[in-house]
Amino acid sequence: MKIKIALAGNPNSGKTTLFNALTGSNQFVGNWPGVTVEKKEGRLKKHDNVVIVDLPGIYSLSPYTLEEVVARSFLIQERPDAILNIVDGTNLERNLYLTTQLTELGIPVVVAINMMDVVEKNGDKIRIEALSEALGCKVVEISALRGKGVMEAAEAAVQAASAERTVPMHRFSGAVEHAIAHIEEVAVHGLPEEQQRWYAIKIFERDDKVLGQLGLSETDRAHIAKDIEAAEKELDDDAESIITNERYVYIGSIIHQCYKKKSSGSLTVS
Ligand code: BGO
Repeated sequence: MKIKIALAGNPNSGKTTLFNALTGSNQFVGNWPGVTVEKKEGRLKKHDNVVIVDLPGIYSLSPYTLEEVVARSFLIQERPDAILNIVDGTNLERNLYLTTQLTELGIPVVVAINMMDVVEKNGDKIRIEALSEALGCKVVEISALRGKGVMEAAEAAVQAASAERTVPMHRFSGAVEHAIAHIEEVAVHGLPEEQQRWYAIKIFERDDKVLGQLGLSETDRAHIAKDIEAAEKELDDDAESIITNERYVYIGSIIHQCYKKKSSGSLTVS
């Protein structure tokens, strides 16, 4: 049976370097359907049954750029067996924004912290176990440039593909979770359980593409609109900003627990 692993990460995180290290010359280049964004796939070295799909470099799973649309359509429609999320270890805070969204998809995720050669040279420390616990998925350290830990990272993703799905650890504030629970009940209970949370969060954000895809009735839309407005009123902000801000607060707390900068001498935000 073929195992499909999606390689996802921010631009400049080292994704191309990792993809080349994992697949060597076994690459096929084409275009994503209907767009001129390059699509690269390759067979994982020494694993004939594993295909790595290189997603465009993205910062988020919002529907605002062509790259984001391509990447998230692939993730939610094709549903790869696992996601290998490459994260720039020298830029954890920015990179984890995408990670928090990937872990909500109901697809097994393995996080590969890249640029560890630079992190170590700087004398900074990342508490891998604590990070793994905070994110709810396996975390490994790599240096794509040096080829260090790369096969282990891919093999961890292959393992994750046949294991339990990643369950996101993050909970939004009470008002948001209340709305999400209602949305799940009204609008997404027909979807597979592991997909419900991601869809409900996107509906809360009033994501047009998801709303269009689900084809909800007017009555359901009206119900949902009331839930969203109640949370917006309570938190005095618009739904999309609430989600973004709460993600950054969560990431801030993860950085505080898991990242230690040499110069500061104490656990701190980078
Ligand atoms: C240049 N460690 C270090 N130190 N650098 C790495 C690592 C690593 O583990 N992994 C990747 N890089 P991409 P995206 C460059 O190209 O794979 C470097 O966008 C340069 N180029 O070598 O392209 C990698 O696909 C001139 O650096 O990332 C590359 O995700 C001077 O990170 C950059 C310095 O990697 C981005 C670097 C002409």
